[in-house]
Amino acid sequence: RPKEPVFMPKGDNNAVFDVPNNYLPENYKPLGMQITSRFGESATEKIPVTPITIPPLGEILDLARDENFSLFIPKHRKIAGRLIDIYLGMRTVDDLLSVAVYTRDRVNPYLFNYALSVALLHRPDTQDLDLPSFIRTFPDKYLDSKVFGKARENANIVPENARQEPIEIPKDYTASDLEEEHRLAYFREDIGINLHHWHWHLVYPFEADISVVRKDRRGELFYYMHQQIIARYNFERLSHRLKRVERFIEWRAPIKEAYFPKLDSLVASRPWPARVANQKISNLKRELDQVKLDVDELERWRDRIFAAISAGEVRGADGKMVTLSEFEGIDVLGNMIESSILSPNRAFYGDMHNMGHVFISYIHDPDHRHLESFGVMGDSATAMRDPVFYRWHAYIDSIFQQFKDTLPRYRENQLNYPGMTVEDISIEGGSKNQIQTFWQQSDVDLSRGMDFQPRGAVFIRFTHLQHRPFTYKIVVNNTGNGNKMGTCRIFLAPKFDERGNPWLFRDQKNLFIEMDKFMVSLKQGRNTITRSSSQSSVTIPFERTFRDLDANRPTFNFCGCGWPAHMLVPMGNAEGMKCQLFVMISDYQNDRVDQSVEGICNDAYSFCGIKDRKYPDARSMGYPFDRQPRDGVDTLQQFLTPNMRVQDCTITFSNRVFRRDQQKTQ
Ligand code: CUO
Repeated sequence: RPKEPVFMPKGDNNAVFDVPNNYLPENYKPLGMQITSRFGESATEKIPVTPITIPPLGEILDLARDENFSLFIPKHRKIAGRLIDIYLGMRTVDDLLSVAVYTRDRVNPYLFNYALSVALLHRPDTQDLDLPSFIRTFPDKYLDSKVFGKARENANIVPENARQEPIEIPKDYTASDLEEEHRLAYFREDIGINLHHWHWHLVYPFEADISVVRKDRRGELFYYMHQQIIARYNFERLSHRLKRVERFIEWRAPIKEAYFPKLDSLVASRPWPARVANQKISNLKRELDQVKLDVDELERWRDRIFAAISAGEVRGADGKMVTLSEFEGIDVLGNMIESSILSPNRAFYGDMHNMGHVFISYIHDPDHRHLESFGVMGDSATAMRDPVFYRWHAYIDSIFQQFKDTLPRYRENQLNYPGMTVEDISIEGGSKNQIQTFWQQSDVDLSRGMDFQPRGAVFIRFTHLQHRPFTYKIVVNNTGNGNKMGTCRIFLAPKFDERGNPWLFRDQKNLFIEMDKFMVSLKQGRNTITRSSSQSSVTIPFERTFRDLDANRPTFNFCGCGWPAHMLVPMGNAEGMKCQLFVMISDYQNDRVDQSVEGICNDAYSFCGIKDRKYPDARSMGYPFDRQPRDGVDTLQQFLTPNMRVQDCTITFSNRVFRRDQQKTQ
């Protein structure tokens, strides 16, 4: 259980809440003041909590405090929705504080954290409140469980104020090289990637009050963000000479990939269940979770979804047919397949993607006879660790691609920017057109998530992929009259397929990973654009992923959404993996969304959008690679119009480990 209140006054780590006696849980009430003073030993400030009439919690308390919590389980979602509504419904911040303090010691801790985070993110009066990074509250969802035993041991031995040596997490701890899939563990188990995924689903909940769920193009972003995860995963796989991930399409067949997470839930005091090789999903009948669903039903939903795509229309809840249009169709499908409450007809098209997570996460105990909880696929904070996540999402993506394949091809005039020629592009900052990758070790303080004394810092040291910073240099000739605005779109893809052959455009388009996207002003004549890799519209800096409460930086939860900067570039390989850098300058007149995007945390919008704003690019997400090419185009070269350019480059990996403070990194 986290020892600190999650809800903290800004910048103050030495405050405790002065909890009214009748707020204490029943078993602590007899102790009264003794409890408050115990936790307030080192506090310099007591924050008063006004007693208010607490709304009835009802079924929210059905989820015990020591159970695991999953948003994918319909019953859990429902009670999370209730709790979010209670938090959103509080009139003032003081009332919210009171009800948060009251519920914190009563409701399930994961549920409490999730619901309060969503509420703080969406209440207009809580936009400047700090939330600790999720890894600091629940480190057990991200780290080898051995860490906690060591931390406890250190806490007993090392004096409180002595700086402890960080506890090192080995780079390989979940499997050995006997398992081919283990080559991708550094990606799947990357802490920053898993934090991004948890944050994304926090920012885009699929069930809560409609005002919270309804966000501009959320269904399309569900498709695009996960499509990019699969593209990135495939890029990493090709770096290791592994074939692209196989879709999980035969639901009745054994799943050959095994996964042993080696995580222990500190809340549930249980290890997360593992999956041995070759297990099959089966009908679910788990009364406690109120999950009762047959694989047949999942298949019926699938068939209806495919029928809708081939008909080009979906049946709304009122029985009326709704066309899947060229631009908005993908948004409708995203909400329908995920599904969110914005689905046009949840009763008919079901809840396919979410329940797929549930089927897989209960594969080891589908009828609850062993009283086991769900596996990592059941939680957005942990799902990306498991190889089967990518198989499931590759399948989900193939449905979206099936729809995209039905759309009109982009004509040359929808791609070209007349008068604009990209004359040269390159990667600078080391050897020209070469990106270097290597291992880096970084430290993070986890003490907030530890519930034992003494309360010193608890640093862990983990190893992650990193790349040397680089810049793109882009030369654009504007032969038109006067200044023009453009959007610069930068993508990267492997140059060869698994057989070592050059790609056909129709396949390579799905492997392009977005690296950056930004607006440019182009004067008449020749322009040289330089842009640093650290400015990417896809990523957030390391400090934001692991943001530190002690630093006086304005942060809020939305800011935690963004691909981690250290994972911007795929690993490549020692020989230098051959890639293709693609740059396009599109006509800003067709891209623009008129709105102000001033403010904080608007820098990772490619995957996360901008808080309370429209998605800041009017084009279909993934443009220009989101559709099949026009007739006569077989290769990337044939696809190019003068405002695009391709440059061969390499990603060279060095199997050396550098500390974050060593010079090579910055
Ligand atoms: Cu992000 Cu399946 O949606 O995990």
